[in-house]
Amino acid sequence: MPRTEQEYRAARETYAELGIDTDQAIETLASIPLSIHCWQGDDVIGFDGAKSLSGGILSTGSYPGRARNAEELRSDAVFAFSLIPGKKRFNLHAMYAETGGAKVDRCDLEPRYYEGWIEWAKQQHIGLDFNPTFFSHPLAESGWTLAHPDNDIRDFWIRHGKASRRIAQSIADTLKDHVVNNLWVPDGYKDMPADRLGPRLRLKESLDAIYSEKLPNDRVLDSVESKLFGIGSEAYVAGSHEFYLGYATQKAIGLCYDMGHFHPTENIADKISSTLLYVPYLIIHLSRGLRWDSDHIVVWNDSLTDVCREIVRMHVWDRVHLALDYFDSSVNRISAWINGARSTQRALLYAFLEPIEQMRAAEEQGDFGTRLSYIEESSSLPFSAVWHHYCETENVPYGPSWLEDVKDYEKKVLAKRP
Ligand code: RNT
Ligand code: ZN
Repeated sequence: MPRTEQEYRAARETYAELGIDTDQAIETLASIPLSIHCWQGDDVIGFDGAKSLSGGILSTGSYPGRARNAEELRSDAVFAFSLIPGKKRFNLHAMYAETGGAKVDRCDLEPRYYEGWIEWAKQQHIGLDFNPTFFSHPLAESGWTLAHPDNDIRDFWIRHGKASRRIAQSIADTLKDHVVNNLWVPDGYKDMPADRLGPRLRLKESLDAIYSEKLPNDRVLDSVESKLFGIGSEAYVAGSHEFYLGYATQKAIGLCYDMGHFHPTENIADKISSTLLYVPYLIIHLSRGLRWDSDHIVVWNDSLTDVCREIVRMHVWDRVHLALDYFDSSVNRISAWINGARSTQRALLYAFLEPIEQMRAAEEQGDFGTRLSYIEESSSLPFSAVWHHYCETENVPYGPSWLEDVKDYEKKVLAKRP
């Protein structure tokens, strides 16, 4: 019997003594999709001629090998998929349209420009998600889009928002699957506004126009993403948390929590139980703010563990859609995808292996010392043996040996990109 199998059997017994079924945990984990963001692969540049990123977000670094077109981005993603366990989806932004060289403005985008992605998704047996792109465009240079004071500019972006929903619908119908269509706009002020209400009224009106179009079925999962501040919008963001919490509740659409979009001491995990009482579903943008919303690569830290614990404890993985959202151009971009995805899978597995029944029982009896002891003791249970077994059942390397594959791909493929 291979060593990992022996270790797994021993670990399974150890967990079973606490009433935890590791086989069941692995089976459930393998069915929870993780949406992998296309934009880590090309530094959020897209295919519509943008020279740099705008909207108060920034990908820093100059590591060689950035994907320059759809073919490269797709083959890099497929390679990354081969080293990530679990069920995968791919998250597109509108600016990744393939127009065959034609200049098509954001307000005129149509489903046909995403056929290459749809065909690829079919081959890969994965679902797709979508995002309208309200940045890196001449009409977004002022930092304002859906809340812009100019009617024509606002109208342009409303048309883009509507076009994106139709594209998401078409993808969903072709793939016969849901598509999360997440909306984020950068709109905000660098310094203290005189009027905080006006932009919010305009944003609300624009959103109403975008969502007024009734879609033919429930496959498109619309969601809105708030932010506390961005680069150049430090004083005020029109789409704040309260703004979108109210909006999503009123419209019964989804709310997106980006882990980098709150005060550094705020815990996203604590918000899940509250908001799921009022909105139909949540999107979590898995990110890591370092001192600010810096979009660092997700690692397995306390905030990731806490979010995964909440989802697992509440049994809400069908109502909480997990999506990576970070961008780092200073490292091998494929390693960035793999690290964030594998860490999320680790944190989820860890959450499934908690002695939660014992903790709940202790809590009910007011025995909080016992509750804390279970959290602490579970940190040294044989987790890694279960992780190894999970990776083996998913046919991906369980240890850092995936790095050799990534180095090899870097030499053979990435290094050849000038
Ligand atoms: C920006 C938001 C948004 C973007 C992506 C590219 O602060 O987090 O989700 O990161 O749409
Ligand atoms: Zn985000």
